[in-house]
Amino acid sequence: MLIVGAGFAGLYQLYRAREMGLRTRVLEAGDGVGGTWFWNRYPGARCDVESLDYSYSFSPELEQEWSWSERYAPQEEILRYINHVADRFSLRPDIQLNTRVTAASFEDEEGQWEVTTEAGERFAATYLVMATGALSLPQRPKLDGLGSFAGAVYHSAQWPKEGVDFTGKRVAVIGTGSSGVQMTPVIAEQAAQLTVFQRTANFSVPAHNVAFTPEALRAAKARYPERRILGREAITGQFLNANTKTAAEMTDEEKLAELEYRWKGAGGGFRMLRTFADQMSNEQTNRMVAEFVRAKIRAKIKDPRKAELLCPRDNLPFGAKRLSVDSHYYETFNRDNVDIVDVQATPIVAATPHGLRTTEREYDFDAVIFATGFDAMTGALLAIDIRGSGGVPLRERWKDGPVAYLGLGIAGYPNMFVIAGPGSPSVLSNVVHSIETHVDWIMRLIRRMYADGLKRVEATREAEAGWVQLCADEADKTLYTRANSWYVGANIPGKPRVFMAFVSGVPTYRRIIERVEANDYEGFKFASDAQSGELVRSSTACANTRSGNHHARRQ
Ligand code: N01
Repeated sequence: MLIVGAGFAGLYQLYRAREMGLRTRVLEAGDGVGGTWFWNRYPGARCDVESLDYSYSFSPELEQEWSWSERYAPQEEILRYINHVADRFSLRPDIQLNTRVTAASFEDEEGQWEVTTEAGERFAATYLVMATGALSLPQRPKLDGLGSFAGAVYHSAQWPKEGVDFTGKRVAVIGTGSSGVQMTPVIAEQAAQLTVFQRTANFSVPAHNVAFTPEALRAAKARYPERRILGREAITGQFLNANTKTAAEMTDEEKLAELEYRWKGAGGGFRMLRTFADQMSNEQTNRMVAEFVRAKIRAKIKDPRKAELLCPRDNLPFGAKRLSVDSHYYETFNRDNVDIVDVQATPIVAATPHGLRTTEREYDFDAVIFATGFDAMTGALLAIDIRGSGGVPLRERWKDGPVAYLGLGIAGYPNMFVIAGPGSPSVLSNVVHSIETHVDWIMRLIRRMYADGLKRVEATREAEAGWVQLCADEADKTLYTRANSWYVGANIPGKPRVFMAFVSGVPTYRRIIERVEANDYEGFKFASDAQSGELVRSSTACANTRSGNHHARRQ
């Protein structure tokens, strides 16, 4: 098995594949493990899912021996954790760093994947697992004149390892997604002047981050099994104490009390997304939540001009763009050395030798930071020239948007799996939980293939099309599709507008993939030799044989 990427997904896949006895290698572009947490080292970077949840659950010993310092661990601590995992489970000998995969093609004659790296190395593998991450291909808008800018230029996701000292500097931050929101308060404390260039005001909710006391951590660890069960059964794969009532089922006093309870933290920012059961499907309910949050934002910012700019417009449903979770973001704009520029009203036209020029004026800067996000969900996969059976390029198959069965297998791409790919809960979930779910499921499938003497598996076109349609139908029932977010590819010029995640939640998704498994992997077809692709078992055959012999039956 060849695994691309050594983040949370790649490491766990390696652990499980090796446990089964597969000869396995991980290829990783970076010079260290950690994926997202290796690259995103900008000031203030930390997880916005609670670290007790955003961590592996496969090893109770690991859960007990690792101690998180804060509710939301900072980037360097998460990176330390991932490195600890790599050492504790002796994963490093099978990880090849500094190795960027550029191409992967399924060779029909050999019935195996051939993978090529930037340095020209070639690898052959029976199974190919893409653990490339949903948010790993940084996007930086083209800016005329950037080459002439005399200052320093950074991207949040390509941050220098040695860090950057902004003391006394004039700094521009372009972008107000989670990365911009996290770095702004920290840079503001160092910089002489910080100017935030905002194109769209997004909703951010307070993290209420706290350091763990030894007692609190001990108590939390003592309840770890229970915590994991609650997480598995929660829509996002982390327990957010969701309100099961719709707004219509509550009185005005109850609604306000629920909103206040969630805003005050009660365990973390994302709980605000679960204030009412219908807030992502009922416009009126959503507007009520949005109004409540806007009032809270206004109350934090003294300057009415800044407050209005920072308040999301009412055409953006609350939570339809990925919510940010912050520590003193809005309050930072009360500082004299921090200002905000509305890029919608006065777009940035070009960089100059001294800074940036908008349609209104010129600004002088010592540093410009792009916090402009990623080509999400599909970017890292399509950056690799992946070709399936018959040489079909994935770039071609996905030209109208990603298609994948269950978000993990693609018709025409035998023995290839995507971890937390498009069409799975992935970015709408506690992704570590989603990663573990996918890897465990894939390993059960591979074990089953060994047991049945099967060498080749791939999703059927029909199952794939059905799944893509289901994902689109489910998304259309929600307000998610209303926003110009990276969920729909709107941040990348020319990217097809498709809602790319499975929206109906982690427990529903898990039950579906478990049912597929119980039904002899309906929607997948198998072959007993990897070359020919001759069908020996399909969902139809399974349906016929389910009650008795579930072994392969030639058709
Ligand atoms: O990127 P984003 P991010 N001119 O795409 C703006 C995860 N994450 O790196 O909204 C001017 O959200 C763009 O404007 P608009 C999390 O899932 C997690 O911040 O497109 N502005 C937007 O404001 C998150 O959602 C953590 O109009 C331009 C910003 O840049 C995801 O990663 C921390 C522009 C990009 O925001 C991505 O977050 C950080 C242009 N040409 C990230 N192009 C955790 O805490 C783009 N923008 C775990």
